[in-house]
Order: sequence, then structure tokens, then C-alpha cells
Amino acid sequence: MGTVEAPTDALRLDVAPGVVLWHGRLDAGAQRALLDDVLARVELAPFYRPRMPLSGAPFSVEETNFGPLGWVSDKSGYRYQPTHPLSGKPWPAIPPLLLALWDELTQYPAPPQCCLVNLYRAGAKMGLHQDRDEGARDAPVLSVSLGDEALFRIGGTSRRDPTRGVALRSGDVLVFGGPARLAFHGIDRVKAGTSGQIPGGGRINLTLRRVTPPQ
Ligand code: MD6
Ligand code: FE
Repeated sequence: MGTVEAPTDALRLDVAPGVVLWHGRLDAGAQRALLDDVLARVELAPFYRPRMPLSGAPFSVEETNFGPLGWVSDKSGYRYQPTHPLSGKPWPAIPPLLLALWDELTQYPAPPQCCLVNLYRAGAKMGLHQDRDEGARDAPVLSVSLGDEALFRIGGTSRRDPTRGVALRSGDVLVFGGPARLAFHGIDRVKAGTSGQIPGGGRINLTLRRVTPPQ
């Protein structure tokens, strides 16, 4: 697997213990190539609007997945499953550029099994949550931002812990593990029209997870 070209001005920011922000990790060309690849795969697994467990209230974010397992949510709960909930078809494969980024930035000894794709159109946000549906908690979660700038919020492992806001811009990569693996985090808001990169507007976030412990 080839290396992913790192812009010489990519900046490593240690946001908190276990949280590293690679600001500007993907340059404009790599963002374009990744977005084109993502949009082609989305043709095969269209965005849909998940619903909250119990209440069935719709998310403001639209989602799809790539990889052997996809994260889904509906009235019966959160889970990973190998197929799209509407089409019943397997999810498309994870884009090779993302697999290469995972190897370089996590050094985890096994590939990710899920790439959750979040689409934020005007007004969409994501409430504070923990990523805790994975058996492989020793693996970090890696996320890539494309499109409009977002205000990401991160706290501690208790919902009551103080939080801080971090701007995530197109091409930024966040790696989230170790003591921060179960930190609460969310997206307060997306600043509409700040990038113009996503057809139809907004922001796409790609989150890579290892779901099951490697054999
Ligand atoms: C988002 N990100 O950036 C939502 N989770 O749209 C996440 O929920 C997330 O960025 C785990 C690790 C990194 C993340
Ligand atoms: Fe998350």
C-alpha cells in the first residue's frame, strides 16, 4: 500500500491526551480525489437518515458506511451490520486512501472494518456522544473532514466533564484513542458555505473504526 502524500505544512496538534489533530493533513488535490472516490461509492450505498433508539426521532445528519461492517441506528438501537438498511446490499469497500491513512497514523496491527460517513447539510449537528459500540477499544478512531468547517466539541469520559471546542476544516484528520477513546464529543455546528467543496453544500466526515479485536 502506498504512502499518502503529506503536505509539508501539515501540523500536528495535541488537543488532549490521546487526541491528535493533523491539521491540513490532506492537501487540496488529495481532498478532491478522496471526495470523488467517496461520492462514487455513495452512488452504491446512498445516504439515509438514521433514527434514535427508542424515540425513533430522525438524526439531523445523514449517514452511510463503507467496509465489511456499517454502524446503523434505528428504534431498536445502535449496532454494526454488513448491509445497508434500505437496500440490503453489502456496503462498498473502504477507499484505499483511507486505509493508507489508518496504517500511517494509527499503526494499529489490523485494518479498520467500518468507515462511517456523516453528511451535514444546512443546520445538521451531532450531539455529545461516546463511540462505544466497538469490541476493539484498544484501536483508535480516525476521522477525516471534507467540506465546510465544523466546530467539534470534546470533553472527558464523563458527560459532566468540561469540554473544549476545536475547529475542523477540510483536509483535517483527527485520531482519537488511548485515554480519549471513550471521551464525549460531538459537532456543535457547521459553518455553511465556508468551503463550497461538497456538491449541494455542507460537510462530510469519514470515521474509521476497528470493530472486532483482531484474531
Ligand atoms: C464528525 N465525529 O466529525 C463526528 N468520533 O462529524 C465523530 O463523531 C468522531 O470525529 C470519534 C472519533 C473522531 C470523530
Ligand atoms: Fe464519534
